[in-house]
Amino acid sequence: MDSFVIKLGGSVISYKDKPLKARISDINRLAREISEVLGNRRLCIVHGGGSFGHYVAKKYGIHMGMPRIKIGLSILEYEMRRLNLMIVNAMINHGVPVLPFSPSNIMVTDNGMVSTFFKDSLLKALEWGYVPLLYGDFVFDERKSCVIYSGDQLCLEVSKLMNASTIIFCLDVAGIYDKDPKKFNDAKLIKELNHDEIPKFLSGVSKGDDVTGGLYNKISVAYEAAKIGIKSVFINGLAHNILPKVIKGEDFIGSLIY
Ligand code: IP8
Repeated sequence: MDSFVIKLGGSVISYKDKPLKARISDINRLAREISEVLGNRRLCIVHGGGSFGHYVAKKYGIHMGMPRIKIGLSILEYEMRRLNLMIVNAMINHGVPVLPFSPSNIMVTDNGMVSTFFKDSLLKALEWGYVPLLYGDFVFDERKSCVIYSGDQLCLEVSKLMNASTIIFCLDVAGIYDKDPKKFNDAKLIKELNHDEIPKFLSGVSKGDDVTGGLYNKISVAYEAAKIGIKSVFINGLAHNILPKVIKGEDFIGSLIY
């Protein structure tokens, strides 16, 4: 059976323009949708920072290294765990056996690349049929003191670890467009992109306001994944019942990078 890594984007689980405000009803709906298709499938869920992580990271300059105001890092971790616990709570209420893992506790990077990853307990959780639940987090870095390690990068690491077939990126738009659909009414949804086409395509994609590079970063991750045979699907996580269709292998509206 296929295994999936699901990325719940920050704009799907929080109101990006309202600091520290979670989209509770969407989190609950997504938890229900995941519970309906879980079965014996191997799933891992990763969520983004949204108006929790990105807001705090920018406020204390954590994306530029260890903050001058020390408590900023503690607040970042507190707010990310608070958001994480809202998701844990929704998943438990819908019977999804999640187990949260904090990347800052299990990983160290060197210049932004993973140098240490204590992965055994995550693998054991999967082996016992649990759904690991991770999130974009700060991570101690050998050279840069600390970095914001995006949930998107984490999806790639975890999908390699668990031999996932597909990473599903849940966004607040229907997928990848030929131009920004929030700015241009005539933007067209791109159904499929082969990884050979990505470098050219990326030159026209903006890095957005997030400290980790927004859609540009997600497409770069999908590119790296596709090169090693892992597909990526981009869908609207705010629209009902698209995620279960992808997991069940049914037709869906969205974009595929392979
Ligand atoms: O939203 C960033 O994760 P992302 C996490 O997946 C923080 O890029 C702490 C800003």
